[in-house]
Amino acid sequence: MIVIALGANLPSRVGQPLQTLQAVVRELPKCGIKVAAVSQWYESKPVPASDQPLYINGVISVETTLGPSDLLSTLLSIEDDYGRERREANAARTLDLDVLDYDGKVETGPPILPHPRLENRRFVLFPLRDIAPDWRHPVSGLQLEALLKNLEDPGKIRQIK
Ligand code: PH2
Ligand code: MG
Ligand code: MG
Repeated sequence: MIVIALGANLPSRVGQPLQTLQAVVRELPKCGIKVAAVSQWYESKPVPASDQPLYINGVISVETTLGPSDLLSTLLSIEDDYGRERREANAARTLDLDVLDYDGKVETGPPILPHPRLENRRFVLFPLRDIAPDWRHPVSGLQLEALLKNLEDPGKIRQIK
């Protein structure tokens, strides 16, 4: 299973973060990325805590013949197309597309697989549970419920759609 996380907390040329993320989901097939499942959408405060706007996050599973590296390049060019500016780590952004898991591969990347911070992020684990409740972490083998229980991040997230 190939899993991509979507996030945004600044408006883009198509509108507010939710509109951006929904537009990207519609556009991916044109880039050779078939969307198999889409999670609910969630709102949460930025992690680490800051005065940035709230984030909207979701997760999709996809089918593609692109390998991890070509998939990443395609996602980065879509980010650029939606006005992503690359500044310091964790800066507010119009669009963030991260490869979370590529068929269970463990690679030093880019992209690093599985995504190195996914198990710390409620805003990733929650939507992932929507589309793949039986998903296991490719390295630890832990299931989502166990990862959610281990989470130190107390941040709340709210399903918006
Ligand atoms: N992404 C980050 C940093 N912090 N916080 C939330 N709530 N959602 C995100 O997608 C997010 C974040 C860097 O990728
Ligand atoms: Mg990210
Ligand atoms: Mg990213």
